[in-house]
Amino acid sequence: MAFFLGLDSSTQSLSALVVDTASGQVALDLSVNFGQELPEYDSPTGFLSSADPKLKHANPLLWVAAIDRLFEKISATGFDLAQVRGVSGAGQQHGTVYLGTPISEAAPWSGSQSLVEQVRPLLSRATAPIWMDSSTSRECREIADAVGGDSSMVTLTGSRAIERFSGPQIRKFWREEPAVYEKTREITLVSAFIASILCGASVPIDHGDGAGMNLLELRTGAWSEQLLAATAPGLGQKLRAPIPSQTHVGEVAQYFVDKYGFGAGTPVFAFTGDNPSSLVGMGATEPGTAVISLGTSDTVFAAMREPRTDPKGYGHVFGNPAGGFMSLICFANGSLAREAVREKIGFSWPAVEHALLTQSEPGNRGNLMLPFFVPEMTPKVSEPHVELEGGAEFLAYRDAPANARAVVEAQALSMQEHSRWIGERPSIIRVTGGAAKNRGIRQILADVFQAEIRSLTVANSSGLGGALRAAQAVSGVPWAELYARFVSPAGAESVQPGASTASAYESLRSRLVDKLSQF
Ligand code: XUL
Repeated sequence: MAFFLGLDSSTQSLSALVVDTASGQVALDLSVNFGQELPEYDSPTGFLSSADPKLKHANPLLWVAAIDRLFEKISATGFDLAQVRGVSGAGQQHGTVYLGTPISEAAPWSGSQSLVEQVRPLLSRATAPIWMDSSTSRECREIADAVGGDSSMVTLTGSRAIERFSGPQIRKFWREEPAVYEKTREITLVSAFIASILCGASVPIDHGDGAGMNLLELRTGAWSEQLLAATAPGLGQKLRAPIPSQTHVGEVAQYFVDKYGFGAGTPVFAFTGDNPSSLVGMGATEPGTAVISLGTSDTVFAAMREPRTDPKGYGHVFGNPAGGFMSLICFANGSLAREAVREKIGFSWPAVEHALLTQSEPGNRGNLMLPFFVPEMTPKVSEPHVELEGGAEFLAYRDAPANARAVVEAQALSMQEHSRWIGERPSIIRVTGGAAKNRGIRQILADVFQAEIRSLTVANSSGLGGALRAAQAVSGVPWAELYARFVSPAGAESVQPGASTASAYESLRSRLVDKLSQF
């Protein structure tokens, strides 16, 4: 047996996946839901409420509390963590944690106190802006202007200056709280923060997640001096040099050995962003297979032959943990928008699935929705904006099947439109995330993209990516071989595009593209 642990600190939960790479079995799959299991942090969906809808911050101590809670839950199952031969993991991307005392300078974690009590005094800032924050338009402008505009930003970093990315968030913090910024000695991402807690030492940011900061130079894989200077004074001293994703970064701290039974010296490998980790967990580290992840946010991503960039500036280029690069396009109106429509029509999810498969048809008889229930990043829509075009019943949300179809078709068409810059037409798309369970949604993706849609048996692709990265780093087994142990052809449920659906979207697509181009 060869057990490897992958952790995933996402927006709403922290999860652990242990895989046995010898048998291709998942040995343990557990998570801590922040809202339900740690209600004392007042974060029902993982972040703190705020009067300003653009401001989205989380309490980093919530993530720390979840670590103790997760390992307590694992111990309660009787699973012996001493069997784990390596650990890696992932975090929601872009969120930044601010420390007055770097974790490497803190006393070793003591078993007589909780992790929260020990980490609290190390933080210089009580909250961490997360990827849902869109309050930094001014800073984006300032940073882009300082380096010669949007296209220079894209060439340098693979992305425009983006509201949710870390550099603009750091600049805003420096502008609003210069004295606290000054006292901050280390700034890190959620992924590297969780890895640092696990090792009891400061773990650097990896290339996969680091590329989502508006600070990393794609060409060199180092922080850009120009961007550090454009972002905030002295920033270079607060960031450790970025590292390749497969770097061995330390061992599980003695605290976890004593308290939860890890073997002494269990190796830890760099953590990365949840999307780069999913690229591995979805078996898509080589170009040709795209991934659609349907979660709080929807993302479309794929490994890239060469680092192409999006001339419109919506798409991003991140590091591929297996080497090279990956493309990523992120949509804020993912499950939030699907859920909003489901509530409006008063359907259960099984009823939505039935409606998509049997009570509505590709192209939706011309009924169209612009589903921006929350501010959108792709395309940029600052004020939530839902628009309907179609029959009277549809306009009143009384044609439930058409309304259910409209949100999913708009999302799929927008994904397709906004991923054209990648220049590849995938013949296979792997889907993951909660909504991927819905066969109706998978069928719409197949019809819109005219591609085979495959779903996988392991739901937590980011956690699986973490476990497989640890396994690859320890064993040196090639990615494809390792991955093949987890997907039997029978386990990959496939949906083919409908026979006559290619033309069904022509008119809807051109109307939607027209509307999207107005933003
Ligand atoms: C990607 C992004 C989101 C978060 C969600 O750029 O912002 O997908 O990583 O966890």
